[in-house]
Amino acid sequence: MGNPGLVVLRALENARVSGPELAEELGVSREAVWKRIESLRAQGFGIVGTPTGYELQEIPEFSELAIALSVPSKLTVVYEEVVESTNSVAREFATAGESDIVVVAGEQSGGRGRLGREWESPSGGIWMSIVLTPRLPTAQLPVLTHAAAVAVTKAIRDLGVNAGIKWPNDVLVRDGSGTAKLAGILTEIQGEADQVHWAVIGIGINANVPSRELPAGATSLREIQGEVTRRCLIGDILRNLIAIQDDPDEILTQWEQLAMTIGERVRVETSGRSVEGEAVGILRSGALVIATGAGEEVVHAGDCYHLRAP
Ligand code: BT5
Repeated sequence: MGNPGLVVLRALENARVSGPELAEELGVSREAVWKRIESLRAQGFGIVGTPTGYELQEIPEFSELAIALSVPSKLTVVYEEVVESTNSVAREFATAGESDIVVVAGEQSGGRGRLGREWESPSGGIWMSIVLTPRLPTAQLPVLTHAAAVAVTKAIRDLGVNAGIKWPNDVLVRDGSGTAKLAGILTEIQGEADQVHWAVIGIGINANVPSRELPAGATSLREIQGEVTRRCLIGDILRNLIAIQDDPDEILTQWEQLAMTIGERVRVETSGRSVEGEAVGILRSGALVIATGAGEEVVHAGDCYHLRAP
């Protein structure tokens, strides 16, 4: 929490604090406090001087400092207006040995899905990547994607939106005619057989995006229920993620509760083959178990289609 502005904001977050108290708490002069307050006001924070101290009345919807104030303090926020892909920026931090960083962008010019697919990332969405040092055994690393899907789905449900997870990485909402994709997750991992160096979890959510800027089959929170405060949603997602990220049993239990896929008739296309049947559960590795006419099959990755009942 090296940012001087952030230190002031954290002090004002829960209570009014006077100039002299702030000066003492921060170990700086009263004039330095005043300058920081002026700088924060110029950045859009509504800080009002009252007879009993400064009061934080307004926080911008989306800026580096506003997001930093909303997320758990162990995470460092890096915000850019436009980047090619937040996963690429996050990978640079990860390969330089840094961790516990969240890269957030206003827009992505080359957002990526799985298998090199394009991810549309216009202004108004949440495009972010988290750099972590996972404490999970290597065989269970795929569940990090499930953890992110749980974290996103819970935060979105808390907004009153009927979201659920489609294996392995999509967050969908039910609409009149079926389902539409609201968010996707792209996890990238670097490591050896028994040692993981880093993980980058990329999360894309169509938050305040008009649906005309999205591909067919996609929807946005704005479309479903109006604009949301993105910094608060990011804070909720990251708190949810931190709470479960090192606990695979908890991740899988919550995933199963939020999954739309279990019990559905599905077809999964995976490395040149196609498996069709009823999705009956997931394994500890995060792989999907499908009951086919010929017995149970396990799929570790692939594109999953929910089929209508025959
Ligand atoms: C995903 O891939 O769903 C993973 C998306 C991850 C995006 C985040 S944003 C932050 C971070 N930085 C990045 O560069 N990426 C991550 P996949 O399951 O392969 O789905 C890709 C498919 O979804 C595309 O082929 C389109 O059909 C569709 N699609 C593209 N943009 C979309 C959008 N904004 N909303 C919904 N669907 C979209």
